Amino acid sequence: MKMLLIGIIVVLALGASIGGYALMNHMFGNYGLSPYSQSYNGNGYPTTYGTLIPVQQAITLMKSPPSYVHVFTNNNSIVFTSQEINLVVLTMGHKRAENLTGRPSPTDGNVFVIYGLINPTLIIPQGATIHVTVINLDAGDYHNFVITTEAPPYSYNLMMGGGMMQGGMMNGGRFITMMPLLPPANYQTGYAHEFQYTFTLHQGEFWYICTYPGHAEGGMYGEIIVA
Ligand SMILES: [Cu+2]
Repeated sequence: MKMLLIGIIVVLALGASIGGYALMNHMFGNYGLSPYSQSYNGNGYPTTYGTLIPVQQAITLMKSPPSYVHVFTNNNSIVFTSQEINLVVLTMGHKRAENLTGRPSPTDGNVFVIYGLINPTLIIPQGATIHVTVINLDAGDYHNFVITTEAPPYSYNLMMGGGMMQGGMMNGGRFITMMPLLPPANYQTGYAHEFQYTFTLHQGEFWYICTYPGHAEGGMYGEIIVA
């Protein structure tokens, strides 16, 4: 009887891990990430080196919004008027962001810089295809850019309680997209790590966040309104 019980538990555990692996493959496969380019940083979080881009080129991309990108500094929002959107997202600490944009940061933690604004609200047409290019300009921290239905405030560790393997988060929210963490930029060589993926959102309210423990909790997030 006891052996049978142990046998059932082993079969269940195997099934769960194989299922989880298939899900990971599915998720990362969609973003064209080869298993060879994925590794784990010292804290055990999935990390990618993506591709390299000169820091100066990343800053130029951020400062040159396409014609369908309408930046509103008065309420820190960006309205996109196209069904094909190139979204350039830079990640960094708040001081670097303030120097780069000349705007005050809403938090003294890490932030996103998008087309000259810090953690802006993005207003996107329903069903638009969004090609996001995430570039980490931080000199010391790992960051990513993922979409969730969960509103702030965020807890320290978003991957707990089922987490990424189940496509879920704590507090019942869900991830719409996922990507590995990008390593810090190298200011000696002048190159930063870049990762691209494509997604579509349907009507509603979403949030973009960094899943590195403590970052979203510390204010590394922004709102997306799909109308
Ligand atoms: Cu981060």
